[in-house]
Amino acid sequence: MAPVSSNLTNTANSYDLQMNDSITFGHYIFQRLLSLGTKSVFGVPGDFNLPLLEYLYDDFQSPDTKEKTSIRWVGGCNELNSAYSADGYSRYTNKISCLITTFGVGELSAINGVSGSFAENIKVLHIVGVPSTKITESPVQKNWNLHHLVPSMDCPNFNPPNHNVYHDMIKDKISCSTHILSDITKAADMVDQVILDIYKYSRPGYLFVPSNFPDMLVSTKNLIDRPTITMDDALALNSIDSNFSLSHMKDLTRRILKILYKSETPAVVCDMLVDRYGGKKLINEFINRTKIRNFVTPLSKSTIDETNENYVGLYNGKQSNAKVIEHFENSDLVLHYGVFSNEVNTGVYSHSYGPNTTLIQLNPTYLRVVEYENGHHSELIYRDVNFLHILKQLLKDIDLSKLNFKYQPLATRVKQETIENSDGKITQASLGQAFPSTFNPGDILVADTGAFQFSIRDFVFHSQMKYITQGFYLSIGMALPCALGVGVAMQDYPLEHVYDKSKLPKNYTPRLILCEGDGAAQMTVQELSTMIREKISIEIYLWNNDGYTIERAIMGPTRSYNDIAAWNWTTLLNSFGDINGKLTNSVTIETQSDLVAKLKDLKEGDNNKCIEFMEVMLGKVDYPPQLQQMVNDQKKGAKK
Ligand SMILES: Cc1ncc(C[n+]2csc(CCOP(=O)(O)OP(=O)(O)O)c2C)c(N)n1
Ligand SMILES: [Mg+2]
Repeated sequence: MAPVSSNLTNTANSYDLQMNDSITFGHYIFQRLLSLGTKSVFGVPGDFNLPLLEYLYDDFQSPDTKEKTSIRWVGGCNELNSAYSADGYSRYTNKISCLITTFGVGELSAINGVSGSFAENIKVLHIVGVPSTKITESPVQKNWNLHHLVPSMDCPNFNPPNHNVYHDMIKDKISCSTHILSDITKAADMVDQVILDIYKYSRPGYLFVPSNFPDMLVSTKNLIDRPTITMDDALALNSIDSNFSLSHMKDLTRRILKILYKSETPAVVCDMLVDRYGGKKLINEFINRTKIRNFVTPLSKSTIDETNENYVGLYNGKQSNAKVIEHFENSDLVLHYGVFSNEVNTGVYSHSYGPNTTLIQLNPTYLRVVEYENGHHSELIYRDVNFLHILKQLLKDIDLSKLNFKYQPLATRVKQETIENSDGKITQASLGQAFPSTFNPGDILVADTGAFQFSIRDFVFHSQMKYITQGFYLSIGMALPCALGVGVAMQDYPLEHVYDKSKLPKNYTPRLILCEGDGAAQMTVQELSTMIREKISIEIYLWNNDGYTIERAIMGPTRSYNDIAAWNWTTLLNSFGDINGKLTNSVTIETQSDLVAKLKDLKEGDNNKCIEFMEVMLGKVDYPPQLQQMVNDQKKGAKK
């Protein structure tokens, strides 16, 4: 067991790193994480990571105030949930989050969560506690079948196991940077390297830490020479020769501006990677200054402030609102920032451009210019060009007087009539229409994969709302522990997602709202207990439609494979930790009028409990119109 100690010199309230030549490696890892802004870490203990977890209880140096500070451990009910929570922490803060698991049993449980982070470019550092090098390097013990290992396939009683079997499963598959630490003199450098790579690729990275390493000493040099590591540090490494890059980049910016000055109906499409690379503020500035028409994609919804007067809507190829398609296809230039091309984000690859449109795609590693002229197209790709650098340069160099836009009037925001169902019941259509009324500027909406997710696409959000959903990887149950991670992050960094406070109500504390299907919830529901333990302030809507409605829309509406067990949802929070019922409030809502009243009450701040849980009753085979349309399109496509 590791000693519980701080290796830093203590002077009253502050700790001075400079006074120490060396610190334990366990301390180094957490001090480095703190220097990135990672104040809470997620995971589950196991005997291979306990020596590392012991260092969580050290005192650390705050990167801002230099005062004594601590790190928070957020223990999950299982590693999959913790992986989802770490994902949520990073989605909200855009910082690197940390997940700690143990050898084999823990890290394998986390794989689905980390895969989702990899698929959707989330910055997670996964630290796995692995057997001590005293064992793996010993001539005798290295042949042992240690607990948590899968023995070798071939005669395991005689043949040694592969201690790196789990590392081999994930390396270069769901990790952008993977290090098995084996030499303590290089361990600190490897921590810093994996951090740089996570920023560079905006994807998870792995460190396999032998259980004897946390107690060993490493130099403080890295922490002193480089007190923090930022995404800018990582992206600057992209330039092969900075002078060349700068002039090259200025040249490209000039070319883009030349095309933009000629354009009469340009459009900006802001896609997912803009947010991941921290370009949200820049893109909104670009839109506000140029007054250019702008669109989001399903995976970037809420990146653009939708209250800007030139926001058109969510473009998703043929699966978009008809007016949005019309405006998009009338664009003679499309500036597509942070492209993430996949089935979900392109309306099943149905993006379509006008016959003479110029398409400029700006990504973290390339710039692509495609010119269409009467059906013919030419294409140029420039590598190693980062869109953030170009965007910054565009904002510096643009001459607004040269813009010459001639748009048709914008007519997408048609106010819909309120849907009243004669029996007073709630339908997906009436829910989709009523739900946005609960939001205030700055609120955070987390939604799971399921039928209701389809309605959210056409909501018009208030200023600086943040929408979090795993829209591409689509692992159900993800949103609930993800919302825990978001809630923890909001405690660590209130208002982190807000870049212009003036647009929020005065002294407003943004709310965290989670939408969860009953089927999805049954996958990861235990994490409600961690929400209670960590005092997360949250409003949870549980859509009770008696099973897997979205799957019923696709196939087998009455099949038993789409059924789930009926639960008593409103007693869950008592079982999961709110034993006296003082912290939470649970209700079942069956009518539209009760729903509307609750949405209003919560909007106005009438929630004096930590968790408000609303079980909302919906029809088993009732689908939002957007889901119905997608299914119809798919069926038509299949018949062709
Ligand atoms: C981990 C995982 N398992 C299975 C699926 C397949 N799947 C997608 S949606 C869904 C049903 C979701 O049901 P529910 O959460 O109740 O939402 P509803 O559509 O009923 O509102 C299933 C099983 C998946 N996406 N992820
Ligand atoms: Mg359901």
